[in-house]
Amino acid sequence: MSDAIKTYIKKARTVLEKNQVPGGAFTLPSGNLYPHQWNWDAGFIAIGISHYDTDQAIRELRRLFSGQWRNGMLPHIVFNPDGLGGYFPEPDFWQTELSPDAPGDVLTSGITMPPIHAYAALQIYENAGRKDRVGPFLEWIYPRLQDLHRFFYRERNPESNGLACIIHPWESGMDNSPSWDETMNHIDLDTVQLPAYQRKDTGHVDSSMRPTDRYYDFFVYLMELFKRHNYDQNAILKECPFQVYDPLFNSILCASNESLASLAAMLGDRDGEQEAREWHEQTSKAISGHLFHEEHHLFDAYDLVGRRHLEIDTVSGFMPLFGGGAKKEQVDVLYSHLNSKSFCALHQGNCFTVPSFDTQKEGFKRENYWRGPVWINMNWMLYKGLRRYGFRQKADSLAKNILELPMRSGFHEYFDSFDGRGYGSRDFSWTAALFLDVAHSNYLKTGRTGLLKRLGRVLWTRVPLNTGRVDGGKHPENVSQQMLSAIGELRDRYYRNDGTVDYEALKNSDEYARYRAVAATLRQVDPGSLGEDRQRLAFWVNLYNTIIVDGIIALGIRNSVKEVIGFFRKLSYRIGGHSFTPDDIEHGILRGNRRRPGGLLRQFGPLNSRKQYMVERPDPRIHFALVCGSRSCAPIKFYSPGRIDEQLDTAASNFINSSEVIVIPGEKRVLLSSIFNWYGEDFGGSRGALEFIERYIVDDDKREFLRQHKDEAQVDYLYYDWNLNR
Ligand code: 9WN
Repeated sequence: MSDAIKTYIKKARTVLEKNQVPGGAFTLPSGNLYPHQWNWDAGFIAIGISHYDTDQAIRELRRLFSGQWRNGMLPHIVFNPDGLGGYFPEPDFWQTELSPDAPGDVLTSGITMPPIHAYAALQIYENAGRKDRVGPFLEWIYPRLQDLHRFFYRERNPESNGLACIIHPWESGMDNSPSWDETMNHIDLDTVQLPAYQRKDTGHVDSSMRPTDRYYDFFVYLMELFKRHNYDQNAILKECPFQVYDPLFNSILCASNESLASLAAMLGDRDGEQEAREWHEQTSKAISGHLFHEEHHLFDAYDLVGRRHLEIDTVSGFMPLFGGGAKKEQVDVLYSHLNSKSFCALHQGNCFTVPSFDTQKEGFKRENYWRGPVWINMNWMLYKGLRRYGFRQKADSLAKNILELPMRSGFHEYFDSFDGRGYGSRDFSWTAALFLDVAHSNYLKTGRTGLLKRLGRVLWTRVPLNTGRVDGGKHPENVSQQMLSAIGELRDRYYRNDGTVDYEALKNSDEYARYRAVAATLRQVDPGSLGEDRQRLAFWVNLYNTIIVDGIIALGIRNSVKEVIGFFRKLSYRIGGHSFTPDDIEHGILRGNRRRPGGLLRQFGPLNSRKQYMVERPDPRIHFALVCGSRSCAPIKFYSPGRIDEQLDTAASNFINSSEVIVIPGEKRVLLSSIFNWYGEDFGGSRGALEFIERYIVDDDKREFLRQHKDEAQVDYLYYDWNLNR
């Protein structure tokens, strides 16, 4: 792991520690602006903390659930008796004692929020070093989670279709989202009588970053209605002008239903498992059936009072990716919408994904709360969702932003989508917590493969892979072409667009059997007949990539090529009477006979006849085209001699604009993939690497920084993820 990441991990933990109340019972969203415990914040915070302090993560959720109402509702705020006076609205304004369901001994608000908690509880279990320590907690929280979900299906499911409705913008978590404007505008707020109240938020944060006073009137107007009905859900639904099915809320409910089912299974509650699965099924069907808007290419919130879709382009509309509520045919359309200029496309340059509102629409505001800025929790859910649906490259770019934004600007509440500036509260807990989740999951995983497992097998001698019977009828000069087409067949069926490989399916396929038959004929090929560099490059790069895949299958590798010592040195193909290992191809042929990283000697000795096959002009871009069966290396692609130059450029650009290269101009710091360290010689040292990066990086400010400050920039190298690219 890079020291730089370690530094920020420490900073993130410090933010969370600083935001803990004295005694450590729970963590505030932020010290000044939000001096109480918030509902979904607690879920995100627990997920982040669970990577290093299971007990504290558990404490967060226990404290939150101490405020659960008798009807199962989990309030959006559980007040901190020591923090009263610093926020509006507080218990005196909520008057939840009007409800027989409110707890007598804990002060809470009277509405709820997106139920991320079953999801968080399962994460606590999964991230725990000692799982046995989590058992009692799971037994404690499980029935409470059930009560919470039952509340939604019983009291907030007015059409019995599995969609939970929200009754206040605060319940959405996206308080002043442009989606709510129309409903607000329907109410004549100038004529209604509202009690006097005083906002506290704008005392801490510039009002340009917060909701308008009119929005606050709307918030208060709804609260008054709830109080009038003593928080009776049925009565509220009869009269409330704000009743909405929100894609974000329902997607979180869906994701949590899945986790609840897993928890039920772990605890041996079959009926509970069945119940949670049915909820999941019902809600995800209803999301895809009722909320997807074909022409809008988005999931829209639905206004139950006005009975219409709210066709507003907010980040909420992509959230069915997180909860699994998007159907296959909806996903591609949704993805194109997400990966567009409106929401910051891959490699667009000068933007950070994913802003909360369409950057191209009127009303987009760079700094105003839920009307434009990038929020880390939204990106985190989409990052999980994009992975779930197989969009690895995009998921990776979101992960990169989740790390990069706080590294550039601090752990702010939200960020400018164009220049990354931080807004809102300064040291915001869920920003730190979800930063930690991404950092731990992506950069701290070496231990997971297990040292013993990794040392499990040693290849002492060369292991030839292309040993099958040679079909005598084929002409050797055609083999290269046949290899390319056999690899093409493998690529078409088993190499996914996102650069991963379906090894299981590939192994038993006819295409693989055909490929092996052609690979056997390589033994009769004269690589000297390959002609110019472009042909050599394409041939050897493709061959290298295929040997790796072939080796992973032949050796039955499960988690990482590191399981087999000597993988790159001993696997081999016989070609034209010579034996070639991946190292021979990479360091001998493609790198112009250099030493492998850590090696003492050049790959081929002075008299080695294989030197005749070397490419004439080694090209450092090969490092972004050679796969090594690992997540951190290049995604697998097929290279053709006619297009290799352009393809290598694309490979380099994809890599350099991924999370393998993080440029933080404000700190004059650059974090680079270890590839730039291992092959420093090919790039001309770290200065050469920065020049190389400058050529490909798409953001103007980063390019400008590299142009001006290459020599002062501090370069660190990132942890390399050797886990298999399955
Ligand atoms: C009202 C605490 C909460 C978040 C919400 C965010 C903001 C509160 C406020 O802060 O809302 O609930 O006072 O603005 O919109 O998502 O949970 O961090």
